[in-house]
This record gives sequence, C-alpha cells and structure tokens, in this order.
Amino acid sequence: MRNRPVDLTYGPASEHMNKETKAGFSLTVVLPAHNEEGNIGNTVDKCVSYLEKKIGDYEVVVVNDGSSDRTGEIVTGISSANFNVVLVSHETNKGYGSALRSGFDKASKEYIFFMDSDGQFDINDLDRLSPHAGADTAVIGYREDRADSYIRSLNAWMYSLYIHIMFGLRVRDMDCAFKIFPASAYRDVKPIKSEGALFSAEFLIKLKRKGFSFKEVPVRHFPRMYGSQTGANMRVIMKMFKESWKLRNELKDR
Ligand SMILES: Nc1nc2c(ncn2[C@@H]2O[C@H](COP(=O)(O)OP(=O)(O)OP(=O)(O)O)[C@@H](O)[C@H]2O)c(=O)[nH]1
Ligand SMILES: [Mg+2]
Repeated sequence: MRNRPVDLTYGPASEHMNKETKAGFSLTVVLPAHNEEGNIGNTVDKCVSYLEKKIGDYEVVVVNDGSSDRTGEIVTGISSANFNVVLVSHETNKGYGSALRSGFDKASKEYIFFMDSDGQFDINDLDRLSPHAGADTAVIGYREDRADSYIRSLNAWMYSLYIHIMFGLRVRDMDCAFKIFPASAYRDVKPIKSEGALFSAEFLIKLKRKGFSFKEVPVRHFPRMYGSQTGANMRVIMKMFKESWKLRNELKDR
C-alpha cells in the first residue's frame, strides 16, 4: 500500500479498485462519544451508508466514554443489527484522548479514520481526503468555515501557537476531528499517552518525528444540533497544559 493514492470518487469500473474492497483499502472509522444520545444514531447511520457504498470492508468503532445518557444503549441497538458496528465502552468518563486511543487500539482494518460523533462533520467529506491517503501520509482536515464562536476560534489559534512554540509543529487546524492514516502508522508511534485534548497534537508530533508527511484538506463544519460543547472548559485546558509538559519531558529524552 505504500503511497498508493486511493480515490473514493471513482466508480465500480475504476482500475483503482482492488478485488477485496470497493475503495482499494479497508477502513476503521472511530467515533468517540460522550453523552451524544441526540446525535450518535444519526452519525452512525450516515457513516454506515457511506461506508457500504464507498468502502465495503469497514468497521465503525464507537467509543462510549462513560456517558450518563442513552448513547451506549443506542449503539448497542445498531450493532445488534449490523456486526460491522462495534461498541467499546468506558465504565467512567476517561476523556477525549482516552476515547480515541481505545478506538485506535481496537481497529482491525488497513486505515483508520476518526471523526467527532456530534454531527459537526459530514462523513461524505472523506471523499476529499481519500485521494491523498498513502502509507507514509496522514491526511488531516481543516475546517474551511468553522461553525464556532469567536472565542472558540481565538482559543484554537492560541493553542496552535502554543504547540508550535513547545513542539515546533505547525498545522492549519490541529484539532480538526477529521483525519485518515494507515493503522500501521498509529502502531509505529504508539503509545499516545495524552488522555485529554492534547491527544491529536501528540499524535501528529510523534508522526512527524517518525517521518510521516501531512496533507491538509479543507472540510465542512456544522453547528451542533443536540447536546453541548465541552471541549473548552477550564478543566480540559488545565489538563492539556499538564499533559503538554509531560510530553515535552518525554520527547527530551529521545
Ligand atoms: N469533550 C469531550 N468529548 C468527548 C469525551 N469523550 C468523548 N468525547 C467526544 O469527542 C467529540 C468532541 O467533543 P466536543 O464536546 O464536541 O468538543 P470539541 O469538538 O473538542 O470542541 P467543540 O465542538 O468546538 O466544543 C464528541 O464526539 C464527544 O462526544 C470527553 O471526555 N470530553
Ligand atoms: Mg464538537
């Protein structure tokens, strides 16, 4: 699979299609979910119809991160009717990074793609990323028109600057939850230790150090329809600072 571009927009007659899968590669979609009862059913259903049409050999791994609502129950219902949908459950809320890590560790396909389960992204935009996927590349989305408040955007800008100063990493939209990479790349850079919001930055920093390249692609971003955003509360931010110092110490020794 090394550096072979894949294009999900090609039709069935495409010479790019291999025998086993419609797209030429198999895919695990990881969806972290914390109290997403209003969104999760819809998000999983949309993923499944896209993946049936465009991929064929796929699995959807929903990580229910200690939700106190019906998130787990809803996913159990879907997975009992479709064995390609897998539920991973955390007994208690362990944080965004821990949720992604559990999902990545469970992945059994060639490529991993992850997306938030809150309906702010559209799985169809994977069409924009797939043509750039390859064995040495992480294809990472950036929100072309961010559906967030001015304050959230300012936070993201300052966070990006902080990561650049601390680790020398500069990408357009670090936390855009829309990325595809080979599962072997994740295994190469494991462990990603951050339990909270730093997870994506740590993952990209470690990929870059291993020589992987990044391709940045614009994706659409929509307002949340149900539930609340929790990505920017003080506890999350303090944890990010703590984990960033731990990461700096870890990387110093290498
Ligand atoms: N915030 C948060 N999200 C979690 C956690 N575990 C899993 N998630 C999921 O991770 C995704 C991102 O969480 P959001 O609350 O939308 O926060 P964000 O995307 O970082 O930022 P905004 O949407 O801009 O607030 C959602 O699908 C959540 O359900 C957790 O402990 N905290
Ligand atoms: Mg969100």
